[in-house]
Amino acid sequence: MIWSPLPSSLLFQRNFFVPRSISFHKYCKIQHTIHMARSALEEMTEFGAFIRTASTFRNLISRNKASQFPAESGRYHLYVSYACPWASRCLAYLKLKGLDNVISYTAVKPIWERTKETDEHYGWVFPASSTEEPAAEPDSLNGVRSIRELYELASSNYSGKYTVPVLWDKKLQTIVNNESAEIIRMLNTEFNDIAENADLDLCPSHLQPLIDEVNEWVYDAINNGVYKCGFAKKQGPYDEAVVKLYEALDKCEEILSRQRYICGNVLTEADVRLFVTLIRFDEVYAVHFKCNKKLLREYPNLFNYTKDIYQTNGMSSTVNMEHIKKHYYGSHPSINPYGIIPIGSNTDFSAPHDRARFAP
Ligand SMILES: N[C@@H](CCC(=O)N[C@@H](CS)C(=O)NCC(=O)O)C(=O)O
Repeated sequence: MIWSPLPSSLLFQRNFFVPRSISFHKYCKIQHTIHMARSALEEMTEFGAFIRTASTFRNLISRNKASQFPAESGRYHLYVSYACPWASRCLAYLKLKGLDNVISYTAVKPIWERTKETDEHYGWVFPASSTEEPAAEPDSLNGVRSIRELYELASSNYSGKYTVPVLWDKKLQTIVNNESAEIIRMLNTEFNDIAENADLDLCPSHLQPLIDEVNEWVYDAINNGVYKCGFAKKQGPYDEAVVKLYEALDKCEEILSRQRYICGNVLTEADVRLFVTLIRFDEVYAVHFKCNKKLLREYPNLFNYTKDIYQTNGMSSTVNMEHIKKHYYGSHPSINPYGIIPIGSNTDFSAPHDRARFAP
């Protein structure tokens, strides 16, 4: 098949390549059907709405030593971007569960770069040295230059997106799982023989139905909702997403006026999943994704809640605002063509909060 660059009206969509023989609208339709998006910026319906495609590698690590992927110290590696909320959830679990000594991790550079000279794909890359970009490291494990190359090592015919997080198996030299929602559940339960904080259960069985229910609307309206606002290419899908987003934020604000955390008075998985979006809200989503009806810092309970979670053991080390801002403002030229990073409020999330009024 012959691939040619997009028309100049979509010049800044540098991840796009469209077959010459078909129209752009038809291309979107086909692409949605065959699920071959190479980047989030391509995951569009013909109506201009953003639709996230499902992750591909879905193996599970198990505490059962006879399983294909048994929980072993030193065997697995987590590839993350500090910019990415989905990867940051997983990093948060490494810290909260005390697993960062048994599962190693590497962070990529924040701004997407061209991953190959032979095509136009832009994606996550590693720095050439550990001094090139603070907090990002070269890939000392596989010696690759991009996350794309990891996917190609794991599967010779992979045709999806090259996303982080990636949970890598050093022994079988493959990707175990690239879906953060599943990775965090494994990290919560399967490594307890070797976790420093094995007693911390972020998804206790009696709360799981509630956690699942909260996750569902939080994912749809907030975690993924901000992307639906930001990547919309038509007014209608944006309007729909932004109304839903603020209804959900108002709902969180109300819940958090009565209790310390989103599922009660104990920290759960649902809080970690909500936090990663809230911490990026004022600096990025309010500006870059047009989520500007209200800022996080205008919601007293949500704002204090975000500070509370930021101050929970290990969590602050998972937040790198430099990477977050550089990534979003620098990697989506269709939204921010000149890559200018707005000044932002530089909010101090380590400042005192009022959440201990509910539970110590
Ligand atoms: N379902 C995945 C989503 C991960 C995801 O979308 N990651 C983004 C970064 S925030 C990514 O790597 N995108 C690469 C691309 O779109 O090319 C998960 O939750 O693990």
